[in-house]
Amino acid sequence: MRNKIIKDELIVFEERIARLFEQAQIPYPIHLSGGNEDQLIEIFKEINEGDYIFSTHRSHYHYLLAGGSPENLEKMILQGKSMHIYDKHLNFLSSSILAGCSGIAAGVALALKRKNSNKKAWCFVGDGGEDEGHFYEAVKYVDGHDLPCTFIIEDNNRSVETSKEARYGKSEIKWPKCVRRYHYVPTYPHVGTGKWVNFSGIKVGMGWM
Ligand SMILES: Cc1ncc(C[n+]2csc(CCOP(=O)(O)OP(=O)(O)O)c2C)c(N)n1
Ligand SMILES: [Mg+2]
Repeated sequence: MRNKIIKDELIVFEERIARLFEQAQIPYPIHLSGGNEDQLIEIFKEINEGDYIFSTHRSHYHYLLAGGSPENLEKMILQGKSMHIYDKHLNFLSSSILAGCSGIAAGVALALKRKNSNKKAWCFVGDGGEDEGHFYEAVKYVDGHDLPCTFIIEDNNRSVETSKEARYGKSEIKWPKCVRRYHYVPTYPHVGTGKWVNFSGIKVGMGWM
């Protein structure tokens, strides 16, 4: 287990970022988590020191649970790096390309296996990321070569604001055992409040992402 950050601390962090965003202190896209604290805290109990964590455009909770400091994360967010948080010391990488880390996670898992390492790769994707062809390829490779990598689908039944049924009808893929899924109802909608604020003379659209 990497970090003992508790649910309330996660929520307080995201609320603080939300306020900063509303006050136009963060004129960059951000994606807030919320509603998935319990599920993530459970998952992170299995993630050990030295494991590799691959995250998404919605990475704040992952980073904090990986052991990242809230101060460091806030600094990165204020620099416009929310969608690509990276920390070499924590083996933490994220990508805003949907499922963009899945092939990298498979490659790292292959290297770990070749080195007889006891470390693992953990790769988070949204249900929108699950739709991507390269996700399928990475899963097939990990499953076929029995690599130490777990993919976790964070299923909030939306890709931006489009439900799974609207995207793919009743289709439900049965993934192999290296893929897990948890469901949650998000606190923040993907698209925001529609407010406009003035940031250094530039009109900036405000909203949760
Ligand atoms: C390859 C790719 N296609 C499209 C996008 C545009 N895009 C950004 S977020 C998003 C929806 C993400 O849905 P999901 O993966 O379920 O994550 P959630 O925001 O619901 O947590 C899309 C389509 C992208 N970032 N990358
Ligand atoms: Mg989603």
